[in-house]
Amino acid sequence: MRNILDRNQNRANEVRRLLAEEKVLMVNIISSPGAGKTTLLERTLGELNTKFRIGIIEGDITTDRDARRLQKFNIPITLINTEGGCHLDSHSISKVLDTFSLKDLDVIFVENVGNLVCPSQFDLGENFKLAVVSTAEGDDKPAKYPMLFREARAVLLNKVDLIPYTNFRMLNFRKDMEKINRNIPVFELSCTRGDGLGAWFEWISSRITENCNRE
Ligand SMILES: Nc1nc2c(ncn2[C@@H]2O[C@H](COP(=O)(O)OP(=O)(O)OP(=O)(O)O)[C@@H](O)[C@H]2O)c(=O)[nH]1
Ligand SMILES: [Mg+2]
Repeated sequence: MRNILDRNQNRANEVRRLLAEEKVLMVNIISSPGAGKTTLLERTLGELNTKFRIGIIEGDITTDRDARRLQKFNIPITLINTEGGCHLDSHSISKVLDTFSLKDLDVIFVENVGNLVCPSQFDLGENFKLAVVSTAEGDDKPAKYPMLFREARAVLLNKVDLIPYTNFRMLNFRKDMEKINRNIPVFELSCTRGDGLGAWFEWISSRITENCNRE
């Protein structure tokens, strides 16, 4: 495992160097299956597609369904099928980077394979990880799966529209997040109903602009 992670880290460093040279921000989106990564991308592309030059890497075990959902935006999308693998690694990212014209992009969003554990162990060369978690999974997920929530630059708590139908307690979730990582923003969203999306769009737009303007 140590060897695998070391090799992954070396390749991730190469990817990060290349993206930095081209001033392309890479965001690694991680959640358990079904928390809403693709829906978040649909909403985010709907808003930011005209403001930034966006590319997508879709990580999926076997189908091209998520990639197809994003096709309507007419942006470069590369699909990686892991053929059973439960996470993306930096080698797979490095192999597909030349499918993009990096000088024509501001940001690449990577949708990782749905899994709350393994993807957080593998650096892809991204600028940062985003943790997406949904209210239907229970309010205890940060406490039970802390690694992702420690590593992430922001947490997107999705499906707040479902709270009345669950036993999700915002106070419990917030208290656990405070203990695990008090320094990152937590956005409360409903990607279907639209709650909270304005604040998310503003935050991610600032990160992209900041990276474009870096010396
Ligand atoms: N009620 C509700 N449903 C949502 C919300 N966001 C997404 N969904 C639904 O949740 C289901 C899963 O959403 P996806 O966006 O496909 O989730 P995902 O994380 O991309 O799933 P995988 O790629 O399979 O890991 C879909 O039926 C969405 O319509 C939300 O904010 N509220
Ligand atoms: Mg998806």
